[in-house]
Formats: sequence, C-alpha cells, structure tokens
Amino acid sequence: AFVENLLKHPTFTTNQYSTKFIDETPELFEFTKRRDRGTKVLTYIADITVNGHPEVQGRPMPSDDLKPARCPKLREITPPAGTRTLLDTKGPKAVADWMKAQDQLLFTDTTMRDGHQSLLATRMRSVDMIKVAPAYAANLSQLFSVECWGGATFDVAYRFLQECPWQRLRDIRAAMPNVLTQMLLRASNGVGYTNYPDNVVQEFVRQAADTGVDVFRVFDSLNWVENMRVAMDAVQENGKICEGTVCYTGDALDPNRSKYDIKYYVEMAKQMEAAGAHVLGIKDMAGLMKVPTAEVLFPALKDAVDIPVHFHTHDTSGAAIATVLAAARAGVDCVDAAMDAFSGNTSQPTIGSVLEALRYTDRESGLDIGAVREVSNYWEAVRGQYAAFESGLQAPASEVYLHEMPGGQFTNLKAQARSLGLEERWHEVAQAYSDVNMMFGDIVKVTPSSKVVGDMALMMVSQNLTRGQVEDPKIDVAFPDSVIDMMRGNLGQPPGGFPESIVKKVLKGDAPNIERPGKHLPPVDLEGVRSKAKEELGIELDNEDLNGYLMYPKVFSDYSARHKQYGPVRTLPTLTFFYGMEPGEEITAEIDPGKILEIRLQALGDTDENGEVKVFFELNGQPRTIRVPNRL
Ligand code: BTN
Ligand code: 3PY
Ligand code: ZN
Repeated sequence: AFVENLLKHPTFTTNQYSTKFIDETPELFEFTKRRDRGTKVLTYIADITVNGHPEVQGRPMPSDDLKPARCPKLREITPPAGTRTLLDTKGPKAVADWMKAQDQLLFTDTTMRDGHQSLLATRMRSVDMIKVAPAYAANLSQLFSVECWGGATFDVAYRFLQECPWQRLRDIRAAMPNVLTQMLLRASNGVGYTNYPDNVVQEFVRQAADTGVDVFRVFDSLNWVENMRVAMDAVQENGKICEGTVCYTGDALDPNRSKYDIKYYVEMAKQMEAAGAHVLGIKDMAGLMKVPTAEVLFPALKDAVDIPVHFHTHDTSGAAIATVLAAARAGVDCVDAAMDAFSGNTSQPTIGSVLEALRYTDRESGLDIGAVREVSNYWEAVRGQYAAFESGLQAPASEVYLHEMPGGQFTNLKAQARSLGLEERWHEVAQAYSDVNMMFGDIVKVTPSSKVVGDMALMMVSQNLTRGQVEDPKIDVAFPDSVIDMMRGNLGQPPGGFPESIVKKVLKGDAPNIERPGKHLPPVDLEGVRSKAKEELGIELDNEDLNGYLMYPKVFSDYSARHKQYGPVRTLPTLTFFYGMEPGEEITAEIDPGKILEIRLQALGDTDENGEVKVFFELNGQPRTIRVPNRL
C-alpha cells in the first residue's frame, strides 16, 4: 500500500521528488490509518449485508419507494444572527430578557431529541441530523432553540447506534452556529438512571457546555429542588442558559389530588427563580395538561416569577395543540413543538399547525411556514428509513390520563411488555402503572422514576399481583431492584416523602436515606478513572470519552471495543447501517471533513467450508475483498 500511495502521489508522478520527499510528505504514512478505517467500515457493511443487523430483525422494512432525503435549499449564504448570537454577545440574562420582550410565541423544535425519542425509540442517527442542520441555520434562524441532545439520546447513541454522542453535538453545533442548541439534563442523574457524585455531574455539564450545549433544561424525576442545585449551579458557572424545570403531573384542578395543585407549581417556580434559573421550564412529559388548567396555571406562573416561561408537552391524548394555544393566550413565552413529520401521538404537537393557528394574531411567529414545511418534508423522508422502529400506535388515547406515562416511556414499556408476552394485557399494565403510582404516594413519573414505576407495574401484571397484595404485610413480595433503590432514597425524595408503610415493606424495616443522595457519594477521582479506563480499553480517553465512561462504564466500553473493530460507521447512510448493501449499489461515507469513501458492493461469494463469505467491494475504485463469518 505504501508503494501504491507513492506511485500515485502527484509529486512523484511528475518527477519532482528528491531524497527528502519521503521525510517531507508524512501523508504517505497515513495509509495505515486510512486503509484501516476503510477496511473496518467495509467489514461492518459486509457483516450486516451477510448477517443482518440484530436491531431490525423481524421488524417492518422501509418501503421500496422511499424518497431521498435532501436538505432544503439554503435561503441565505451566511446564517443570519439568531438566539445563539445573542447568548454569545450578551449572555444568558440578555436572552431571557429578549424572550420576555417578544410578542411572538417562541418555538423550540424537538425533532432531533424528544421527537424521535418518543416516536422511534431514540434511534435517529447523527448523519440525518447533521445534513439538515444548515437549513435550520439559514432558513429557521427565528427558532428559539433546537433540542438535539440529552435525555435518552446519549446512551442510545453509544449503545445501539455505534456512534459518539459528543461528536453529534459538535457537528450539529458547527453546522448550525446561530441558533441555540438545547439539551435535557436529569439533574443529578445526568443523562443516566442513577444519582451520580456531584463532581461527575459538574464535569458533565462543563463538557456539554464546552462541546456545544447552550440551553440546559434541568429537571428532577421527583421534583426535588434540593437535588437540582448542583446541576443548575454548574450550568450558570459555565455561562449557559439554565432552564430550571418543574415537572407537571396529575391534574392541577382535581380537588381530590391536591398535592399537585396550582399553588404547588407556583411555589416550585419561585424556587427555580431563586435558584438562579434564567428560564422557567414546565415539563408536561406525559401530556396531561388540559386547556382549563393551562388557562389558570400560566397566568399564575407569569405573576409569580420574572423569568420567561417555556412549556413542553406531548400529544399522546391528541389534545396538546389546544393546550399549547391556551398557554399562548395565557402569556407563555416559548413552547416546544416538533416538525410535522415527527409530531403528534407520543411526540410533541405539530409545529406547522400551531404556526397556522397563530397567524393573524398578536402571537404570530416570525418563523416562515414555507421553510418549516420544507424542513418537515426532509424529516418525512428520513422517518421512512426508520420503519423498523415505529411503534405502530394507531390513534391518540385518553388512557394517558389514567396511566400518566411519559411520551418517551410509553412505546418502550409497550415493547417491554411485548417481550414479556404481556402485549394482550397492555390495558392491565396501564392500570397497574396507575396503581403503583398511588401506592408510591402519587409521585412525578419521569426518567428515572418512571422506569421504577414501569418495572413494578410489569412485575405485578406478570405475577398477577394486585396493589392490595403488594401492600399486605403478610404477603412476601420480591421487589425489583429499581424499586428497592428508590425506596432507599437513592433518587431523592418526593414531596411529602414515600408512604412509610411501603418503604417499610420494600426495605424490610431498614431505614431509608432521606437526605440528598449526592451528599453521601464521595467525589470520583477523574484522572484515576481515566488511567484505569485507558488500561482496560487500550485507548486514550479524551475528556468527552471520559464523560461517556463516567456516565456509562459498560456501555462506553462495549462501544469502544466495537469501534476498534468497525471504525467510523456513524458516517454510513442509515439504510446501509441497518440493512447493508445490494450488489451493484454505490454509497459514499465522509469519514473526515472532505475525506470521502466511495464504496461499491460488487458481489457476494458463497459460504466456504470455514463458514465464511467473501464480499467483493470497490473502495475508491480499488477492488477489496472482505471475509466475514456467515452466522445465519
Ligand atoms: C448492538 O445491537 O449490539 C449494536 C449493533 C452492532 C452489532 C454489530 S453489527 C455487526 C455485527 N453483527 C452482529 O450481529 N453484531 C455486530
Ligand atoms: C428523558 O429524561 O429522557 C425524558 O424524555 C423525560 O421526559
Ligand atoms: Zn418530553
């Protein structure tokens, strides 16, 4: 390969080389690395082509007449100034003041985070986001923000998509420099399911801010303000926008559930402002807020705090657009919506429809509805490639007011129920979920507390246990680990604490910790972890890798082992990543800026006596043969 490179080098072929040529031309030695990555990517494609991708096995296939996903035409050559420009020049307080001064309703587009988290099990790949990011920058610069990071996207990227979430963020940031990026941060639970030591949370926020997050929506899964301060302080120290967030649950107008009434939310909102939030987030993760509540709650919040209010909801019931419009009339400053093609059902309300409803009113948005439709058309084509991850949800359902499951959990739990053979008993799972909530004292259900409630509900349905039986001190119950963990106090405390009797039963009389979990977790020796991980994985960990490892040691280790074998597969087109290639097909993959692999699959050989298949490629015009085991 070295000689091949040498013979093709323009200096060599034009006879201008001298003896110093090799010393002065280090790119000749890059062939090892380049060829390496090319071979790795070909090995991945060969393996998927022969064996299939385990994640899409037995799932619906994308349609044969998929339209190509093309980025809309850019309406500006240089991205116009946007909210990010304001943050960079004047700081987070100026952004908050600007929000409050607007008559127009502001929008966050959630397509790249909650949209696909709620509709496609979080499986959207980075390439599909990065490709359209320039159109957001050029054509949708009036957006308040683009939610594109955090929540479940972090571990799913490593775990299932074989890509680095930090690189996704960096690439989106670079392609969309003028609009604020937004992430969802589970306060002391980071982007994980458990409480991390304070210095791990602080280091994670520092890195996220450094790599490219501008707006941090910080919430706690039990609405415990005490447990939000470490993350909120870290956001402020890094000069970014802190959206202190209150999770909405139940029905604030229900006289029989006075725990979460209007006064409760107003009090918590004031605490968010006092804790330094630049923006108040109202996070209705299950989509439970109804029009009459919005009409009372938002004026009360606007009265109570001086910071702008940002409303997030889900359309599971089909009624979310009505609630968003009521919130808009009641003075909310900003709302979340998803591009039409990624909206509705368990996702966010439909941005185009909200924009149309606001037209010719005093809250009309500055967004161009035509530009929105073009971007949504792009997303429509993208969504078609992910048919394997569609939930098949047929209709909106008012049952959400019974179970109160978050939009991001609903389809997941349904899939879990299916894998346990409980699909036919889904409505029982929904009822059990509701029973568990009441048994736990009526708590906020959002990651990670929602997972605990879901684990318990599935266990009860599969073992035919009723709430009465679970609560009966005379009946022995083997509680799921996550339930034991939560009752120990490891996720913190809900308002009023967990009911004593259930804590007693779950912990068999042990005393729970009712202090902030982080108070008792010793700081992690970050450099110690870095060297240990380096030894274990045989790679240098940069700060981003280290933060991935700190959140998810096992998931990161597995990712990094697969990365060694398969290389930068994140750059492959989505259909290739999940389905491999057809003989005669040609694709390209940009493995570094401007460094493009042109890949053609020529033919597949037969399986030989060693059980291996030869796969014949052309890589940048050169024939290449890859052998992979036939595991079918
Ligand atoms: C996972 O689902 O564990 C992540 C996807 C990567 C698995 C790779 S894909 C090629 C090879 N074939 C398999 O069956 N597994 C690996
Ligand atoms: C998450 O934490 O991932 C959520 O989407 C909560 O709504
Ligand atoms: Zn959500």
